Amino acid sequence: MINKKIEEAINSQINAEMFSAYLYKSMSAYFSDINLTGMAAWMNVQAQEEMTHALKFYDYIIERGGRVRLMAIEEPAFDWSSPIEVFKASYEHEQYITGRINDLADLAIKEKDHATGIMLQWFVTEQVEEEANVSEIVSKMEMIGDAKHGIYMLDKELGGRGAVSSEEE
Ligand code: OFO
Repeated sequence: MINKKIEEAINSQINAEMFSAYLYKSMSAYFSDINLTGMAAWMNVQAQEEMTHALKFYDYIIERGGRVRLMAIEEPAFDWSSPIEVFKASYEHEQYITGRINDLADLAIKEKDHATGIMLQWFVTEQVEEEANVSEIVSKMEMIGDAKHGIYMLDKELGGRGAVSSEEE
């Protein structure tokens, strides 16, 4: 049986992951609106991945005999001043999520909940990847600057991101 503090913290993380999906869908809609369809597709895959994260936590609570509580999802940002601002915002968001995962891992240690600690290891590793992916895109965009050809090529490259595989679920 899962302890109440851990249950509450993971329920809050389900909300944070669902918000991440919502945020990335909003970013995808922004890119669709300015015809950067590759970036829109990349953000869509990112949103799907966030839903798999939320569901991993959801399933974990149930598996441990706890009670899932779904809470209201905050409204995400709607508009950004440029494509690079979107990826910078995404990078900041991922750093925030990493902080939350680390806090959860600290709580699992404090509560001596080893099973939760092991489950969270996957997320600790995943966050390294999440931050690295988006930080690489920010760096590329900084290199490209306002060069239209560069943006076109990067949009094409990002559009090639595959859908979420079963290993990521
Ligand atoms: Fe779920 O990793 Fe991003 O937010």
